[in-house]
Amino acid sequence: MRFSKAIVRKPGRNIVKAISSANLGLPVYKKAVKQHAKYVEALVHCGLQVQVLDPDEKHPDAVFVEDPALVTGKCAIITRPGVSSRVTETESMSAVLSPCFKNLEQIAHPGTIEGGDILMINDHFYIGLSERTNQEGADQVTFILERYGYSSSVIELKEFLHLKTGVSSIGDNILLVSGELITCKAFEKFRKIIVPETESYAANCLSINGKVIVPSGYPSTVGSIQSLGYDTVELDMSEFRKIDGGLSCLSLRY
Ligand code: CIR
Repeated sequence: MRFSKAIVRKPGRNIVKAISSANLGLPVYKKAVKQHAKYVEALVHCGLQVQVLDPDEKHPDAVFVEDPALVTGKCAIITRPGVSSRVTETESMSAVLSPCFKNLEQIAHPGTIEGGDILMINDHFYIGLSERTNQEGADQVTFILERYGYSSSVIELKEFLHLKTGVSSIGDNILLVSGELITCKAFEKFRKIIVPETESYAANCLSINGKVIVPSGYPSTVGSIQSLGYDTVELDMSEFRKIDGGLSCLSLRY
């Protein structure tokens, strides 16, 4: 799918309070702001018109706009995050998306689901069941997507925070996969770039209109992508990595 727009949110000063399991120290606000500005530049370079939202000082993880919504070519779905501190991020996201999407859907209790657990490949959606996304959330999303002519399937996760922590699609039937997803049956039909354990953070990359945005510092993964003929754009993501966020988490693309 060709993308023309993206939504991002600037990091707030509260980013130091974001959820983290990375053990890499606290993110540095000013550095995060600079890295985020470069991220926006990269999206523009890929041909996107970018809507930049103001920081949300009430929600330390709100920079990760991918989680409170799923956007598709036919509808947007306001999700229901699976961690209490993020649940009300959906309120402002709903207000942002309602002028952009005629069809705006909503996940309801007891379903929980976060956008990071949903990987779109053409008209099919892979949904990760994780600590944040439960079966009920996946069922509700499946039901909604079917109404718009999309199909979906679920993948049980044991280790990754989100499905897209460990898999990205770069087009042409090619996936980057790492860790527990390397042997995932659902991905057997794809050509795979195996991301080595030492570079697992690079499994979350962003393929936009023929270019692939990758985190800097992962030479083996970048080399594999380039050897298949893709143009890559490398971005320093150090401050977002400290709070478990990758490239896809920072934007909604449609
Ligand atoms: C969280 O734990 O919710 C954030 N610190 C990281 C969210 C990353 N989002 C994503 O992978 N889509």
